[in-house]
Parts: sequence; structure tokens; C-alpha cells
Amino acid sequence: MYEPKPEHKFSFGLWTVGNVGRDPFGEPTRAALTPVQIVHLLAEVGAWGVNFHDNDLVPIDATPAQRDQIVRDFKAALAATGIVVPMATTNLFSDPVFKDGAFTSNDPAVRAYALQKTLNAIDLGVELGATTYVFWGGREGTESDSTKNPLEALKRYREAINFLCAYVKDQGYNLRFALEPKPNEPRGHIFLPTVGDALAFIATLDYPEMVGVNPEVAHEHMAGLNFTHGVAMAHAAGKLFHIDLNDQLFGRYDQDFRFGSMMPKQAFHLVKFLEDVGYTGSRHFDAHAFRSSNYEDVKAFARGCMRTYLILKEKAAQFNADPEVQQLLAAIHADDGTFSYLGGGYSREALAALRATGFDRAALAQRDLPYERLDQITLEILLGVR
Ligand code: DIG
Ligand code: MN
Ligand code: MN
Repeated sequence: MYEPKPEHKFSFGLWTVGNVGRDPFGEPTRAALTPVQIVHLLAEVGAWGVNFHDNDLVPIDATPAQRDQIVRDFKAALAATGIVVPMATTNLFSDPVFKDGAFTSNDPAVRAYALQKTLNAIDLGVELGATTYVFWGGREGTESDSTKNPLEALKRYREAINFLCAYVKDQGYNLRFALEPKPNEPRGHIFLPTVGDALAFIATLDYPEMVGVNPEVAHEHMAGLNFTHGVAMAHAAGKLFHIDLNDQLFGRYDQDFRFGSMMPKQAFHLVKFLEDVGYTGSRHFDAHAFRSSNYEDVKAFARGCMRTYLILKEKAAQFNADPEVQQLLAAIHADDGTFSYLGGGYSREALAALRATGFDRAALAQRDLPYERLDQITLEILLGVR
């Protein structure tokens, strides 16, 4: 039961199970693993895919010969384990050169370097089989708004993404871009802070059809938002190209906890949504184990992410099949068709009919809404007593 299978499309970044436990207030608590060791760890726990930033795999100062050897070894590990590479991305946030951003840096040479670095990282990702390319602009932002005009910053961001879309088209790559929003950290304020901002930005691009979003649970929770509602917005716009699953409470720093471990009811509604709409993309766990964990506990962390998803998937099916739930939902959404004429949008006939209608507000306000009963059933399904 709850054993991960390739069809579940569970993936982890090299940086997730490879996280060494460093935090802003402490040194590493775990020895670093090589990308090859990480691939074998992921195979051991039953993952389907592995993702990477360019420099998770190839150190920023590697020589071309070192790069080729690293890629050869990595490809051999993929072949030996059957692990695939669904997504790749660029590290545009660690090196000091990006201290004031990459694509939105005030220095045109840094912006040009970021573009060049991303071209090379896209080539690497495609070489390893990635079909989704994520852009998380961790350094694209400000601490002081005196330093950067947001309109100019967004123009630079737009020009970079447009250039890179044109490159992918010119190369004939089978690759889609996914923008990953985050409200802050490491920058005081990060551009494209939420799913809504990213969706609005995509509409201004030269090739919007190539660009979607990669929502992350922790990032929307940092902003105190309902993650499932943001995911629904993206899905409705045909832009849910990828998703970063993890967890944390609202209003905290980016904790990247094990999926479902902090707000299981929110995680339930997310899994129910993804399964109900038939989401076919990766279930990527952008999360890491507690700093206090050793690698055996890191494996428990990874297994926990996948098990919790599968348990909640089963709970969602139980909810959908529950007779009382179905009876309550039918009553809650009862519609005798009186106002179905409004479903076709505006017309003179619809206008006349609506104008001629009298409404008994007091009677309407008496509608039964057994939401407490429905939510209690939801909770009891989650608590395993139903
Ligand atoms: C952080 O949430 C970001 C980086 O880890 C990476 O660029 C992206 C891909 O999942 N998520
Ligand atoms: Mn995060
Ligand atoms: Mn992420």
C-alpha cells in the first residue's frame, strides 16, 4: 500500500534529498552526496524523476572536460536506475555576481551573463531529457525600492524570458518554461511574488503559450494564500506546467517541510484538486529533511512525501465515493434551472427576464448550508474514523 510507482511521477531535485542541513544560522549537519549517489538514493526510495539546477550537477567553475565526465557519470546512473529528468533549472541566486539579481540586475553585464548561463543550462537540461524548465527568480527583487524601478525590472525580466523562448524555438527544443513565484527570501521583496502575479506577467510575453507556472506550497503559504486556489487559477488558465510540493504554516520563512506534514487538510484539498482535474505533470517535492536528520531519516523524509501524497489520493477517492458527502453536495449545489438562461451570457432576452424577476431576499437567506457537517466528514475521513 502507498508504494510509489513511476506512473505517480514523483520527482525530487538534487538539492532536496541532497540538502546538507546548512541554514542561515548553522553549518551543514550532513556530508554532501554526489549527484550519482543522490540518483541511487532516489531509486532506492522509489522516486520516478530527478531535477537539478545547472550547478547542482556541474560546478560553476568546472572545465569542459570535467563537465563532460560529470554528465557521462550522471547519464550512467540514470540508465542504471531508470530515473528520468523531467525538469531542469538555473542557479541564478548562489554566486555573489547575482547579489542584486540576474535578469533584473541593475548591471547590464550581469543581466547578459545570467542570460548566457541560462542558455548553457537549458542545453544541459535538454541533453538530459528535461521537458520543463523552471525559473525561480530568488534574487530578482529589492530590499530598498529606491534602487530599482519595478517597471524597468519587469521589462528586463520580460526581455530575458522572451530571448530564451526565442532560443528554445530556434533550437527546436521540446521545452516549456514554468515561472516559480515566491514573495520574499532571500530578497526583501521578490518580483512575481505569487501565482497571480506570474499569470499576469505571462500575458505580456512574446510567446505566452510557451510559459506557465510552477506554484510551490511553501511560497504561497508564506504570503498567507490558499495554495489550492492559486493552483486552480493556474490550471484554469492552462498554465499549470509543474508544481513544487512541500509544506509549512502561513506567514513563516520558506521551510520546505515534508509534503502534508504541517497542514494536512490543505494538502488533502490540493491532492483532491490535482486528481479530480487529472493533472498529468510531475509531482515534484521541492522540500528537504529536518537539519537534525541523518541520511536514513532523509530517506524516511522522501518516502514520507510520496506516501502522504498517495494516502491523501486515497482519502480523496473515499471522499468522492462517500454517500453522505454526495448527498450533501447535491443539496448544496441544488439548481432547478430557473436562472439557466444567464449561463449563455448577456442578451436582450436575458436582460428582460432578469429585470422582470422579483427576489425574496429573506427566503433566499434561509437556504440550508450544512457546511459544518460536510467539513466534519472531511476531517473524519482524514482522521481515519470514517
Ligand atoms: C526554490 O523553491 C526553487 C529552487 O529550489 C528551484 O529553482 C525551484 C525548482 O523547484 N524551486
Ligand atoms: Mn521553497
Ligand atoms: Mn521550489
